[in-house]
Amino acid sequence: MTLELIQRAERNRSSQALLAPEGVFSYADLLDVSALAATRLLAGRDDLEGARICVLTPPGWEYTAVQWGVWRAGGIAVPLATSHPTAELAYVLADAEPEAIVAHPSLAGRLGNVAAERGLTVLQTPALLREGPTGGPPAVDEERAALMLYTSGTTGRPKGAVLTHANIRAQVESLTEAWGWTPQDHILLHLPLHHVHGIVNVLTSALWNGATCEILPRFSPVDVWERLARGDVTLYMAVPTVFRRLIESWESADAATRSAWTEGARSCRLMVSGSAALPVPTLERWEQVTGQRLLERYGMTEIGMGLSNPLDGHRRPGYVGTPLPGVAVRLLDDEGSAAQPGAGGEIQVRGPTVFREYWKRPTETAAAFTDDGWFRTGDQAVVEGGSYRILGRSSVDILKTGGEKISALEIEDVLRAHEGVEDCAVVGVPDPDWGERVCAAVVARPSARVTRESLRSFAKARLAPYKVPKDILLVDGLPRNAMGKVTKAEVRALFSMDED
Ligand code: MCA
Ligand code: AMP
Repeated sequence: MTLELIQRAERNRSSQALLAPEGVFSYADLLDVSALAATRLLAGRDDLEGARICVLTPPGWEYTAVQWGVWRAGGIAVPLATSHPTAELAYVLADAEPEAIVAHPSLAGRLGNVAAERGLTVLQTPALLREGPTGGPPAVDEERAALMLYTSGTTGRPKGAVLTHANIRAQVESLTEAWGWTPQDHILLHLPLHHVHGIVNVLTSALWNGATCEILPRFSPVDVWERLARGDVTLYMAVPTVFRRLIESWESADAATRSAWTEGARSCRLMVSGSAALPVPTLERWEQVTGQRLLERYGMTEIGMGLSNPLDGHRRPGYVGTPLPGVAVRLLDDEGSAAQPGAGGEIQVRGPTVFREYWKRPTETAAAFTDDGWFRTGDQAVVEGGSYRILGRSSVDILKTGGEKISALEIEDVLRAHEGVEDCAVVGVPDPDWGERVCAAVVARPSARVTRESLRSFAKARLAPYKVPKDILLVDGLPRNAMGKVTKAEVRALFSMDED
């Protein structure tokens, strides 16, 4: 069977699919060029049969054509983060064991010697997408794996969450129904394209529905406002940090600019916030500035979207609404029983949107599900007046900064590898811009000459930029409880005191 996404695109051939940094592209362009990419990836074979193809391209047309090419050839697309240093990319390449990497020439250098060391083919995008003959791509069953997204957990380094075509379809169909997508929609996209938020909620939902996705090369508040000001964008989705940045940008603009921006934003039919808790003051200020009441929803890489405020009806500030179509949600208390009405519990999710497995990690996959097949999110919530409110995460070691999920333990491991570091503790400190700000308390080895800057550059060379601690405190010792365990609440307090 040809994938439903492709069949639907065939019906929309003449519609505009993408407005991208590289130009304007129709669904016909996307079908034709992704067929070329598929043919080149197949290199004479019938089917990639689940081979992983890592993709390192800037957000835009090439990214999308390559992703569809991988899917049509029967491969698993593994999008790499364009902001990551070589060390993080090397980790993903070692774990995913791809057969090839597709890279844009401007980013290929980021791979350093890693590809050569691993004997991996690097296919550069201009050549991969160049005109040429195309063969018939294989039939790809929906139950096959489509996408692998790396996500942090409490144990070890990031894991590859494997989503099937059927998962992606279920996620998109659920959002199409809940948020009323139509072919007339025009959505703006500047979110990173290695997460569910950017890939599924924005890009794939738009292309599934025959709508237009306008991809910006990067997030810039003024560019977003100027696009909204034209009044033709119907949908906008982002993380709370972005809405806050947009508010700041609006507040620093002159009166005429403000009113043009406000006027344009008013004509959007829906604006959605997610990936992290939306502070109520941000929701309220955004509504004053644009007349738009943000629709807050809750999701996770492993489940897609789970809970959402309504498209029509009351969007309750501070709440994430109710289960989306096709998604079963329950709350379980610490004993594993259904939480009492009004009491908190862990959010557990089941249904066709839920991912298949963590790549090559059967033990961790099994531990992530209950015996009866519910995925344990590790998020705590309570239902009040019929709507879910997120209380926080079960683990203090999972942080969210600017919508990026990170593991404190992973950062601690990297800092401990510094020769001058005896011990350290990483915490998330509440922050108005980032939601949580990554902070590290570090005990230096006696006589070691360790500075904050040297630690930051050590971390920068090894970790994604958003994992690098923004504040580092050099301390004589870490606060511990009677059992000798570091007390993270006390570590966090050190930073709050430091601010005062
Ligand atoms: C960049 N920096 C950050 C972050 N991003 N620091 C903390 N947290 C971040 N998220 C740092 C950079 O390292 C740099 O530090 C400084 O901030 C400025 O960097 P710049 O690249 O200019 O930042 P930016 O362009 O302003 O990016 C901020 C951003 C971006 C727009 C908020 O982080 C973003 O697009 N976040 C969205 C992530 C997302 O899509 N998450 C979805 C995953 P220095 O100056 O020291 O070098 S969650 C998901 O998919 C689930 C399913 C869901 O529910 O949605
Ligand atoms: P990720 O693994 O990057 O997909 O991040 C998923 C996590 O983001 C969830 O487990 C939640 O902790 C958090 N999250 C997503 N949406 C919301 C929201 N609306 N409010 C609070 N937390 C959220």
